[in-house]
Amino acid sequence: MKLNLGTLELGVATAATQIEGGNADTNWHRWAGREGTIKDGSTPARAADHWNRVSQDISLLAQLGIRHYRMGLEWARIEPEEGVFNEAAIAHYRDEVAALRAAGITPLVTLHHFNNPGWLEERGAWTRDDTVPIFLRYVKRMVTELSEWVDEWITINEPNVYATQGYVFGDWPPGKKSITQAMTVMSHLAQAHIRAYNIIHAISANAKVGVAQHLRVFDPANPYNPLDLVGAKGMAHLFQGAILRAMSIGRFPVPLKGAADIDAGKYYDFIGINYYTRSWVTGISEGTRPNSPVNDLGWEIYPDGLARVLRMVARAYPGPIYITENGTPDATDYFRGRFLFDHLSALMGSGVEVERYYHWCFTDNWEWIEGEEPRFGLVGLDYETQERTVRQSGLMYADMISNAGLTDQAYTRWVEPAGRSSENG
Ligand code: IFM
Repeated sequence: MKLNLGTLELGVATAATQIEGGNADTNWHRWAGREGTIKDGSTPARAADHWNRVSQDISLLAQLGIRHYRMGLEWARIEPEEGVFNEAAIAHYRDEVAALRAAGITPLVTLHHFNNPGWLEERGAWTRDDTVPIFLRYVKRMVTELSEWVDEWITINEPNVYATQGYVFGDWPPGKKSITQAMTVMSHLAQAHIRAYNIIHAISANAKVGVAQHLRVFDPANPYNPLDLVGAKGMAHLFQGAILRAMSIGRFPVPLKGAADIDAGKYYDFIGINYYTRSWVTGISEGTRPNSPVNDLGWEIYPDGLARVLRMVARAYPGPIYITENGTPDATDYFRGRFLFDHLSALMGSGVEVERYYHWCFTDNWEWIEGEEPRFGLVGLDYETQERTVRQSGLMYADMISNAGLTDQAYTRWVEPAGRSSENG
């Protein structure tokens, strides 16, 4: 065996807005409807049409032997107007999780994945503290509806990315550029998670609840330059360290703000890590390490970063760890096989026990402002015909699941011939 995965369980991840298609009135549908916001001019209305192809997609998951599936809910479908719940949409999700269970697949359900209903966006979304109780009402409803089949929950996906892109860089909805607002948004998301954590446990005692944290390595370009060192440390704290601490243990480091009735405690049953790349820091700017292997979006491919992030998390927050996302855009499936092998090898070699690894993404997905172009799927998608084709890396993943590791034959078949970097890189 080239790589033994021991007790690590492999799954795949998706998110509602990125695969469902349809015209739910979300912040992203509104944003994509504006000229020049999405690089290829696409919108989430098409995506993988998963809303209409749930059975087909569950059959494909089962055919690949996948036993763990991370999926998201589209809040705007469920609560299309403030306080008005759509019973048909709720029933659709009930049927979906029941069908997953019937197929022997355990769902891990994300309640918020960058997707606000349009009405919530209009009233200031997470800049307002009264958004927290509105979110909790939706959480309570959906956990009550789905808990017969679901006991694994992610409250919020990548709160730091949501706040930074939407409120610092302004290239995501709602297009603001204010660090102060970004910190307010992160504070509210952290408070919302803690309150949701308690609510979910009150409804479903056995639930496992966590956050999918986007974590990366911040390295100084010149480790002897104090400006680079301070820049890397400062960015790591503002982008991920502070929010990880606030959401995990209820201690809100500056510049985040807690709430008088939120006490320090343990607010996770697992720490979810979404790992993609490293940031190379020069003073106060951040970029890609020169001459490094990169993916189709130009992000450095840095498997050791996964091990470093795992060790950092395990030291500070003991308990179960799930890799809730890891993957790469690779349109020609040229290097994904090696990417998988290298990242899983780094994970296994990290010395940290990890329970789950969810590959992003199951199928190609609508990639926010990058549109339909980046191809993250183990399963390729023809957006015109909606035909799904399992990529070679998808076959390799299925093979790893059935062998609890990568056999020597699989290594020769899929990893040896694979590239190390994007063909376009
Ligand atoms: O597609 C996204 C996902 O929505 C959140 N994590 C990163 C992925 C790849 O960019």
